[in-house]
Amino acid sequence: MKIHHDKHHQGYVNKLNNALQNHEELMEKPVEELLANLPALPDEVRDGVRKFGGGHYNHSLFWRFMSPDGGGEPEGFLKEEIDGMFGSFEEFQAEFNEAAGGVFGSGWAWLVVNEEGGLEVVQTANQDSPISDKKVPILGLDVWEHAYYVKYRNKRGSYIDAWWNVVNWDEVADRFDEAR
Ligand code: MN3
Repeated sequence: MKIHHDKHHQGYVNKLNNALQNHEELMEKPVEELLANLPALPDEVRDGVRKFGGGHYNHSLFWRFMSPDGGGEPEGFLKEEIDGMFGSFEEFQAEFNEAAGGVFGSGWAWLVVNEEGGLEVVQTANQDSPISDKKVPILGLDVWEHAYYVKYRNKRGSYIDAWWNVVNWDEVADRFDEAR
């Protein structure tokens, strides 16, 4: 996780800054605003924002989705909504695991709030972010090989199983409240 944060995430930040170096007005905007409006960006920066802005934004979320005191299950309103949408927490977890395990190549699995205010499990490729599809990410898992190869080698499933033990449900619930 330290290499992941200090090297990989920092790399995205550096490359995003580089991509925007001649666009001070864009540098001043929050990265999620740029990602939510990719078609509106100048052609020469759009791809850089998508890749490196997405990498920065997705990882910024990812660290907050985890806590040493995490794990267990959501409570309250979020639990009710998960039960209502997926049937049960276990069924939600199974769908999320399938999405995370099924990403071909590099990408992410997400729990998002869609435009109708409902919960959905989605995948994104590379560093694409659900925010670019008008979906608000409230939980996400990085399944790039760089996220697990050092500790889990090729066993993505073991990494996914272990990750549930550190999910910060308080953060997920806060983001859920904000998104609705
Ligand atoms: Mn990563």
